[in-house]
Amino acid sequence: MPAPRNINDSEGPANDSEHAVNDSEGPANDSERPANDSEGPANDSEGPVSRAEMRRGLSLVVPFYNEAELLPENLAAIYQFLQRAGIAFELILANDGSSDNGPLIAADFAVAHPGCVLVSTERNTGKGGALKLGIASATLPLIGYIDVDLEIPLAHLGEALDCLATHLEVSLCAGSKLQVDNAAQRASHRNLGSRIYNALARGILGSRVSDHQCGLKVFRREVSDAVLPHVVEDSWAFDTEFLVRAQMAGFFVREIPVRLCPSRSSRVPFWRVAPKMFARLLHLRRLGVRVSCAR
Ligand SMILES: Nc1nc2c(ncn2[C@@H]2O[C@H](COP(=O)(O)OP(=O)(O)OP(=O)(O)O)[C@@H](O)[C@H]2O)c(=O)[nH]1
Ligand SMILES: [Mg+2]
Repeated sequence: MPAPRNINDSEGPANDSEHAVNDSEGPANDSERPANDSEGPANDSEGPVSRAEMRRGLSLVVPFYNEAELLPENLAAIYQFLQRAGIAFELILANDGSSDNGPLIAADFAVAHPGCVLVSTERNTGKGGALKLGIASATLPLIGYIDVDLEIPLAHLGEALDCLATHLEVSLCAGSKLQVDNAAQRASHRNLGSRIYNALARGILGSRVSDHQCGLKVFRREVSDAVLPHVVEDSWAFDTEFLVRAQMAGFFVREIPVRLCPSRSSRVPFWRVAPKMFARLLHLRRLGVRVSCAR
């Protein structure tokens, strides 16, 4: 387990000079940064470091599994958002062993869009497996991920980036579906299940966040460098383990409220997944994954 770290370490990553993939060429947007890149937001008084870090860029991982239908439109939306965000970026499409046409669509998209790469697991591992591979492939100082169904609107990704730019003490910004009323957006059994699961995660793993399973997280590279090598979960519980291990390592986690905008009915077989998720909490506890109260 990594030792607790200085959460205010806002220096760039150790391997900054090794950023090879797109750094010299930069994605297409690099030369067409929007005006806000030089103007600076109201929070510029927080210091130039975070803004410099923002300029050095974001690796955004988008996991997908059998999503051929929504890939063309949603990848275009994500790419356009990144171009307009005024930061250097790379977009990492993490195929989780899809058996549909999705990998071909994603491969074509990557070829046609500078700064976009496709990585694939050999077989379907679960969302966590795809995220592990994607995060391990990331080369830029900020790393994030968002679900490809865009149930979490991209505006919240912008808010997470703002949060990290504004608050140097924050190492990881996580979306929370439970900090706003999303009752109308989700089936009641999923809302209730989510609340119970997160209460158990707090009780069993000592975590302090409201929502462990939101498909939006953005963090500084130092977090994944310290945490990812220890993460065992490949399934849906990856999110929980990653968040809890980040807290164990002393990183400051901040949540932002996320208003869901579902565009399709749920693909998650809730009654099959829920008991497994609770079992994973106990498994993680047995492995010693628990935030100590004594910090
Ligand atoms: N369902 C599923 N999604 C995966 C898997 N691996 C990666 N993903 C991706 O993980 C993200 C979240 O999946 P969703 O099916 O939207 O899960 P969710 O948001 O928790 O639940 P619903 O939106 O209600 O279905 C999407 O980008 C998926 O394509 C997998 O093995 N199964
Ligand atoms: Mg979803």
